[in-house]
Amino acid sequence: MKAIILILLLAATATASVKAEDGYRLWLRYDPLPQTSALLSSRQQITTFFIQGQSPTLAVLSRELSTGLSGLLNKEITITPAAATADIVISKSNNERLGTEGFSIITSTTGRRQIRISANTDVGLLYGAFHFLRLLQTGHPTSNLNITSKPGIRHRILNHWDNLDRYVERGYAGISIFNWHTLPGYIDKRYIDYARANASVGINGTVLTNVNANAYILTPDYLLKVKALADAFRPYGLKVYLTARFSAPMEMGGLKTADPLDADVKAWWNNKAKEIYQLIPDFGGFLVKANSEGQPGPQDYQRTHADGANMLADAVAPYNGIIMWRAFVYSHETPEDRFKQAYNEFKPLDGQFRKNVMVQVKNGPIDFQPREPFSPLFGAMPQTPVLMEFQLTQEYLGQGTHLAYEAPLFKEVLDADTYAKGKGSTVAKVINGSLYDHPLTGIAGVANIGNDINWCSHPFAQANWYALGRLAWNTALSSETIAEEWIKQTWSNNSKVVAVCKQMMLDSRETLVNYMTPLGLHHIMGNGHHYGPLPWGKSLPRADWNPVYYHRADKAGIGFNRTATGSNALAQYTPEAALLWRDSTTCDEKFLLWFHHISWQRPMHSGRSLWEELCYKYNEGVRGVKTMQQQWSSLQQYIDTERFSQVQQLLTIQYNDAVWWRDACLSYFSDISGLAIPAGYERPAQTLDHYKSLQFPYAPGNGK
Ligand code: BDP
Repeated sequence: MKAIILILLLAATATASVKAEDGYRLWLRYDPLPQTSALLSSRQQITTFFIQGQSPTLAVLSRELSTGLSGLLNKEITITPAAATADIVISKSNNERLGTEGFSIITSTTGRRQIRISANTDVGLLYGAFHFLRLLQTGHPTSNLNITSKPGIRHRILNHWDNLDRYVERGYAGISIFNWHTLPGYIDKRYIDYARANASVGINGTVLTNVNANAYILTPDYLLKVKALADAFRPYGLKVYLTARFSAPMEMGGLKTADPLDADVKAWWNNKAKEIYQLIPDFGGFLVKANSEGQPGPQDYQRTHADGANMLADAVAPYNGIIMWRAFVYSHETPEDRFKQAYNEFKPLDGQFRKNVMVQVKNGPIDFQPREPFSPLFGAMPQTPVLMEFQLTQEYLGQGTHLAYEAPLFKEVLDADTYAKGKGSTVAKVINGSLYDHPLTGIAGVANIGNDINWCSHPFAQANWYALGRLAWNTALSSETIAEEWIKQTWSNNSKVVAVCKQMMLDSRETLVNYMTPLGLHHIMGNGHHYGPLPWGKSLPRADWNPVYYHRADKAGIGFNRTATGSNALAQYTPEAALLWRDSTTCDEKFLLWFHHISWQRPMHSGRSLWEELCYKYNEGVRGVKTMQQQWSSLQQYIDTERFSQVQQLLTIQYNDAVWWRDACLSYFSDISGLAIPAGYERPAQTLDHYKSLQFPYAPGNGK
């Protein structure tokens, strides 16, 4: 009996030693490091640090280093006034190679052994300190450091689709963290932790408001609120930006027009810019969605996107502001393939934009699908800086409930070759400015952040925020490296946890593609909310909002013919880039139905027919989620109960959703093709009518 009690007690202590966690601390947990030898040496060697100079940024740095080091090394850390006796020395350098945000970290062994973090600016030092803490947290030995690092992209930005009433469009993690009602008087601790998290991964800008913009943000009272946030974020190197509603001069200024060439309109924006910069001298500028999905814009006055962008660019230019003008435009009045519309509108405007305008392009030609070919605009506008827009919030990737690590998606696009200036003209080189020699460069991520206790709803969704920052800093980092860093900081340095989580993360996006949109299917999600399958959807007034527009399945086959015999969207790519997809027999099968209408019977590389391959892929997707469930279960003893159970429950939802996706899509495509699901595969549990009858009137993120 005693023995049993003892065993139970021991088991209880073992579980209790994995501390309860709510995920709030993100990847900045700073729990004591395991006592392995390499780290033990850091522990023994680091007791004091010295910071040269004083500033709000250095004060923030000092706090972070104290908290981080004392937590990680589990001992008292003190600041010393004497550089000579410090274990870590933080000081300014004058090193052109580091630019305005870069840093170096060197373990110096001449004289006293010291770790020296240097940069040309305070914010560079802050980035260096965060990087050093990352090295410690991920178990990197510090005895022989010789690192120099600087960002490859200048503007590394989050786009919040947050409304002033705190509703987040496509938000799955609660309401907005920006509480406009209590600003400017109340500075929520969250604002500070948000800024810390961003600085820790090098994100240096945030657009606070939704692209479907509300002009009210430009009123004097609200600008004071924006100023309060800007002041809170400034020490962290985080600039604020706003979305500009193009019709604001009418709505807020009482003008009769918002025509960008009208003198009064120009004057209104010039004055507005002046007013903003008086309050916020380092205000970043505006992000604009114009003449897209019902938003006002210059075309309302027969002006071009360039006319609109340039008018705003002139207003912010005296203060070094920038305009990020979105290319996400399409119109149902144009019978043209939606794929082609952004390119058709923007390519002819190349060379017409002011120097402080960037055109912001979504990664693919349609809309943040689980897999898209890169947008043909990348590489096609040599005279215009083009900024990449990724979506961290998983609108089409299972939203707040599916585990989908997006770095492989980002990398697939960044590494794609546009051939714009011959082989090796990758999308990464377009956006980091090196291909066409543009100093103005940027990456934006549509934020997946809300006021949920763990910020992003799914514990693994934090990794997408993390990955955006790390890739914006260095597009060459691999998905694997980023995952490994994040896991070690967020979950544990334990090698089993790292290996298993990494595998789960790296496979997750392909698994999701398989159970949602394999072989190049796209946009077959539920109307409006975009959750769950709706391949039969054809009820919306606009053709290009309906799934049947995208998959074009009929008795003969499936897929959208975008070759010369179809919409010829392929002609928007360079011939070399198009080569990858042009011929249906050699087309990369991952993209096949993006570009070709294929007979159900066509043999695939596997030897299976297209129909059989589709069945195979959907089943692979379901199998992939089952595997993730098993992988996660194997980690139970290493993970705190709260987060373990949270992920476990979400994986169950994801599994059920994957089965639903498979069964709904295969039932429908079987009905259309007249082909039965081959023997050996599980049958759909319900009838097609049942799947068609499902309604989700209160699905999140899509209107109130
Ligand atoms: C779509 C979203 C919509 C956004 C739009 C955009 O469904 O809510 O407003 O993109 O990017 O993906 O402007």
